[in-house]
Order: sequence, then C-alpha cells, then structure tokens
Amino acid sequence: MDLTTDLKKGKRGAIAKAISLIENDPKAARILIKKIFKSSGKAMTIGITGPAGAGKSSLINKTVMHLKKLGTKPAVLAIDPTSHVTGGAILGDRVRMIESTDSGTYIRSIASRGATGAVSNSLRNSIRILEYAGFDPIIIESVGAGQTEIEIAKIADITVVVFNPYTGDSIQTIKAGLTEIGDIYIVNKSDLSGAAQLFQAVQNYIGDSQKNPVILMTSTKSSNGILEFSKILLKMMKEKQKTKKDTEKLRLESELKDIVLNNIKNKIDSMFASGNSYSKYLKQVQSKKMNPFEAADKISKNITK
Ligand SMILES: Nc1nc2c(ncn2[C@@H]2O[C@H](COP(=O)(O)OP(=O)(O)OP(=O)(O)O)[C@@H](O)[C@H]2O)c(=O)[nH]1
Ligand SMILES: [Mg+2]
Repeated sequence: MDLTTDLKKGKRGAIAKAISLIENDPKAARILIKKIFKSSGKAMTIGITGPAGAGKSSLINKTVMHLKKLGTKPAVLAIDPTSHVTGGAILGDRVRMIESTDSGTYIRSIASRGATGAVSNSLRNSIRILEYAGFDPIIIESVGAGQTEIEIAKIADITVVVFNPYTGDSIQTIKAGLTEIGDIYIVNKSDLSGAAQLFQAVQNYIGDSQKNPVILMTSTKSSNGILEFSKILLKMMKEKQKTKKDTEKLRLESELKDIVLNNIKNKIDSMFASGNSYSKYLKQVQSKKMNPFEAADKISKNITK
C-alpha cells in the first residue's frame, strides 16, 4: 500500500514510518515531502519550552485532553533531550507521555541530535507529516533555553514558556533571553510554595514587554489552570489563523535559505576535505605565488560552477 494513502487515513504505523524516514533516510524523505508539500502549512503549531523538569510533558498530557474535548485533533512531537542531558536525576523523574486509547492523540519523540539546522529540518517535515495525517494543532515539546528554543519559536505559531518554581533556575532562564519568545508564560506547580513569588517575578520581568504575553499559573497535580490554559490556546489559535498564510510565506523563505546555505556548506566542506583544486591554490598562496584574494575567487568560482 502507498505510504501517503495510509498517511492520509491517519494510520499510526504509516505516521511512525514516515517520521522515521524524515529522520533517517533523506532520499526517501524527499520523495515523500514532494508528494505532501502542496497541501501543507495550514495546521497550527504550538511550541512548549522551558527548563528540564518544569512539567512540560505533564502539562501537555492534560492539555491535549481538553483540546480534544474542545473540538481539535492534537498531536505531540517531543524533541528528545536524552542526547544532550547528562546525569540521570532529571531523566529519572521524567513523565512519559502516555496516550489514553480514546484520545486519538498522536505522540512521538524525535531526536535532537545533530546541528540546530538538522533539528529544524526534521521538525518542519515531521509537522508536515502530522498535518497530512489530519492533526491540528501540532504541539512541540522541547527542553532548555538554548538555540534550539529560538529555532522552535520560529517554527511555532504560538510559543509557551513553562517555569518551574522548584529550583532557582527559573529567574536565570527568564534573564537568559526567553523573555522575547513567549506568547504565553506559565508558572507550573502552583501547588508548591514559591510559585506565587515566581509568578510575581515573571510579571515584573515580562508583563509589560511589547508582545504583551499571557501569564498564567497552573498545576498538573491539582489541575488548577489547565482548562483556562486550553481555552486561551484555542482562542489564540483562531487569532493566529488569520495571519497564518503570511507567516507560512515567511517561514518558507527562511526554510529555503536554510537549505540553500546548507547545500553550499556541504559542498564547501567536501571540497576542503577532498583537496583537488583547493590544495593546488593553497600551495600557490603558501609559496606566495598567488595572493589569498585571487585564490579565494578562483576556488569560490569552482564551487558554484
Ligand atoms: N508538584 C507538582 N509536580 C509536578 C507538576 N507538574 C509536573 N510535576 C512533576 O515534575 C516532574 C517533571 O515533570 P515532567 O512533566 O516530566 O517535566 P518536563 O518539563 O516534561 O521534563 P523534561 O521533559 O525532562 O524536561 C515529574 O515528577 C512530575 O510529576 C505540578 O503541577 N505540581
Ligand atoms: Mg518532558
């Protein structure tokens, strides 16, 4: 049976296979994307980020049930942090995203290995797969406050930053530059002492930033604030849908640039590695027979030929 036919029907095996192709088989992935690209770029994407252990997975587990009841068909992509998290303490405490059989939500981890560009690439295409399979919104969980988060904020229509009152990290995280990316800021674990204080601090730091973000307290333990969060998401999704076409155009522009840059970088890397004309010109520069500018022009011409 054709993979795209099964994907269109939302068959789980087909989705899993397609995302694996995206991650592991560039040639097959290209053929697949060629078939599904045309209808892509309409589903809402929600990025949920924040420090390790803040409760992102717990929050997503509960929120998708509400989103489902509110009439949407969510899927979740968790960018697996195992490759860059060291030490077992955090991992040991992680909540596995469980899928209740009646929820119909698709949940899957994708690897975060490789360059930032590689993550963006597999993320963008995994989103296309899930959209083709009928899911909307597509929720992306990612951990930390690094470059990956900024990349994900570019891909997400709505960015949610989750803070954890349990550690002193949170204020540092706020200062470290997450202040710009969030549409919604959540202080989770409101059942713990320290949450109210952090909520106040977040309001002070972020409350009157230009984006005018929503700031909320939630607890996945007591379910406090989760329905409110879900309703806000739904409202924002409707709002963002109005500008989705333009956002998609801008995203495609930056995706295209990424791919071209990456192609050229690969060519350059293999040229440096294989030598040939490069080492010929290098020797000429080293023996002062040619100046570096002239040599670089000649090498560059060879690459773009
Ligand atoms: N008290 C309390 N604990 C919570 C709450 N939400 C999550 N937790 C706990 O916090 C720990 C981490 O939760 P996760 O949902 O795995 O957090 P995460 O942000 O997805 O973690 P990583 O994916 O590892 O970054 C687990 O032990 C949860 O049970 C909450 O609202 N209150
Ligand atoms: Mg998690």
